Amino acid sequence: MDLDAVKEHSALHAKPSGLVLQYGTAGFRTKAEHLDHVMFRMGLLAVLRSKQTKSTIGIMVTASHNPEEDNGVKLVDPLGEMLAPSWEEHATCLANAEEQDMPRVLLDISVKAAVSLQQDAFVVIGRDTRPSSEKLSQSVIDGVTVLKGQFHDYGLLTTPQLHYMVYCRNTGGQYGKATLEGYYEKLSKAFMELTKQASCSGDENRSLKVDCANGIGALKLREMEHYIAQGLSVQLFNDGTKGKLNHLCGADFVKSHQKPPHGMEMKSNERCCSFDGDADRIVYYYLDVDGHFHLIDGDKIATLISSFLKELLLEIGESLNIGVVQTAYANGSSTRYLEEVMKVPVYCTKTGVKHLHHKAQEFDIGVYFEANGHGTVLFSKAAETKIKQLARELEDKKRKAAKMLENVIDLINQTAGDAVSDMLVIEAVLILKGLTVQQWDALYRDLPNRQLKVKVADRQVISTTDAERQVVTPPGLQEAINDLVKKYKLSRAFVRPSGTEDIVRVYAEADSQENADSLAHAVSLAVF
Ligand code: 16G
Ligand code: ZN
Repeated sequence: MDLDAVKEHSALHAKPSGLVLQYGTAGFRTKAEHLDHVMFRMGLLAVLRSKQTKSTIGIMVTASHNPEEDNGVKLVDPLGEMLAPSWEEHATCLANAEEQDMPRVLLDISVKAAVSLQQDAFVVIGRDTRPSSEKLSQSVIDGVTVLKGQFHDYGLLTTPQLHYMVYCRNTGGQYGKATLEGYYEKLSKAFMELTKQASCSGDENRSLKVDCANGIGALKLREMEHYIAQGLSVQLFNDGTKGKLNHLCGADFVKSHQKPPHGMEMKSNERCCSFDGDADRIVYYYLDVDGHFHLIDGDKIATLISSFLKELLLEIGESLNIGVVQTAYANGSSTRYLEEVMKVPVYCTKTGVKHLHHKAQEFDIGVYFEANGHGTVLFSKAAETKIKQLARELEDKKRKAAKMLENVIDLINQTAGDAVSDMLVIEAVLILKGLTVQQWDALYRDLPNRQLKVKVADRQVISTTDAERQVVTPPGLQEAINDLVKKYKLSRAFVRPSGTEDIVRVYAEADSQENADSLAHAVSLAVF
């Protein structure tokens, strides 16, 4: 490793002294102007990770739903999954090393992780539409090239598209072609095949309104539009030509404010959805005839998809197991519906996709969604093989069901939550089950809930257990929450330190909105 060259180039991406950042649930994320050194260093680190795993590694430059002025970076591991936890630590050490120590820290990492330096390295890079992203991805490339890594810069991509590219490249093209065209062709073919199975042709001019958060989702959906035009026409809003990224729009805005995005023209009973700023989350919604807004969040998406998959499994008569993974934010009604009505086992993990993803890998078919709309479906290798075999061997209705499962395997992006892929799965399920958006919404009724943010001197004094549903420290806080919860009906509340902002999050649900609000308020006073 040419540490002199590293030192020389690093000086061009000097770290502001004293700045400390943490590789959190979504990588590094902060104001874009503080990130140049982090990008350069993540380019270096990706080369080491690539050498160590003898695989292509991905780097995505994005800050998802954060304001336009922010940016961020995350590394994608060989199978398209999030970076391994031990390397998150390396990333944090490297990003925080003061300028003069950085080459030594880099060397330490390569020794600790037993990286064979002679190995070739290959890194693929994607970025979102933020004004700062292009320059920052150049800094990533500087890092990669100083260590003589090879790279391919995909330029503008959604986060899940980058995950897809990494996985395709590391599985010899078995998962699909590692190009945008390959991605569009794979998804659109599966979508058309799947929807062809609908018994009635239904709505010939099926259309969907999509709020693209003024982000990358708009560009990519435009590119894809003609591939799916025969089955679905999408009408794009907040496509980035006028508004600012994530400003008063996008999935995060809609979910947290429980209201429509600005810039969307909604008529009653029209199906609408919102992507977030890097198109890895999606939520649906509609206005009823009285003009009331109805949100259909990740929990209801998981319910729709898992009930569809369960019906197909029953049809083919195969005992593949299916499980749903949620977080503490899942609405209590959704958990009850899944367990009691659908008889599907439900598991709860800590917030953050990597935790849900990991748990979902334990099932033949693992469906995971965060309430905020980030999620996907995972099929075990054994389940995939079995389903493909059944699609060839079975006959009539059973064969049709197996074929549909096969199409879902191709349509869903198994590497990460993907707004475009999830949208196509949802649209296909609605067509196949002949459901309107209102009928979908009526599966169960969400319990009224409230989320609040509390600013405290040090959020790390709060630690939790039981998938973040119980407080361990400070002493007495859990007892105080328990006492408050007892005062309300159908109530539940928890607090946890945010992994992405310097705040503590409070969640409460109860039998009425008034009670949920009042419980959330009382709990936030107990935290303070
Ligand atoms: C990140 C996570 C998201 C999670 C959110 C929670 C990924 C890719 N993203 O955005 O899944 O819901 O953090 O944020 O893992 P919080 O810790 O601030 O509540
Ligand atoms: Zn996102």
